[in-house]
Amino acid sequence: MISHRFQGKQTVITGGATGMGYDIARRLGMEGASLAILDINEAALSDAAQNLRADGIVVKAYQLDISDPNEVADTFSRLIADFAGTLDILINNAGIADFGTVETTEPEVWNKVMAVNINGTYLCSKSALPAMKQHGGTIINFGSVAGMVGIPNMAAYCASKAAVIGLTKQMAVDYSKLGIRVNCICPGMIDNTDMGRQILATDESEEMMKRRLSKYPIGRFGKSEEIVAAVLFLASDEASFVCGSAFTVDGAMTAI
Ligand code: 1HS
Repeated sequence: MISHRFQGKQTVITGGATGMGYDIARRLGMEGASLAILDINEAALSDAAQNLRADGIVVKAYQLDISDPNEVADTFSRLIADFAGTLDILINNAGIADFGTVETTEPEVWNKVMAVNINGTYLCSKSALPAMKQHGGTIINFGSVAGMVGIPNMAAYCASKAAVIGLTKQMAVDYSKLGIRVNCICPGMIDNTDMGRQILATDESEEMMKRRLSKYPIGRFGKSEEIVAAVLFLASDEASFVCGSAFTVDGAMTAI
């Protein structure tokens, strides 16, 4: 049965063409949201829009590199005009992972990870807030357990996700009184998304797999749908007092 928790909610999802972003878009759309999906990958974007429309979801697609300040400003002004001036939900889902210690991470890699993960979150929020302030709304950023504990060989990624958690708390302080709830979701390892597979592929030895799994008291990694369910809760009115939270969905990975 289709429920209508998000009926008519004008929703922007970055990285909405594939993976978890697509899964979030689909679930929100099935529950009545009107979507703007943003993605750097034009081909994936048009496939995603077509598939969502086939499910009866109202969706517009915009090609965007969220690390480019001018592109972000232009795209948001177009999409907000298409939404007739208001915006209810922003999901800052787009992100990238890369690998290296501080010594082995080249500045180009460091800057790219920061540019997408933290600058992109800042830029999209900056462009969304003026429209969202008119009637209130909610922003969900993507932190990670990697923003809370160190993950071996992921210096730039960990730093970028810690910055997202910090920005989330800061924005919640400035904007909660204006009716805008800002939270971030902090997933643990999710093994059925491209990013999860990318991280696991860095070392697929049995020993490494065992070591990784041993960090998860629940005894397994997570699935995209388990993150999506938590994102929908944070986006819904049921989370009306949840504000400035770094919401871990990680099988107790950060609890030990
Ligand atoms: C991809 C997501 O942000 C989680 S990073 C967790 C890596 S580990 O737990 O497998 O070392």
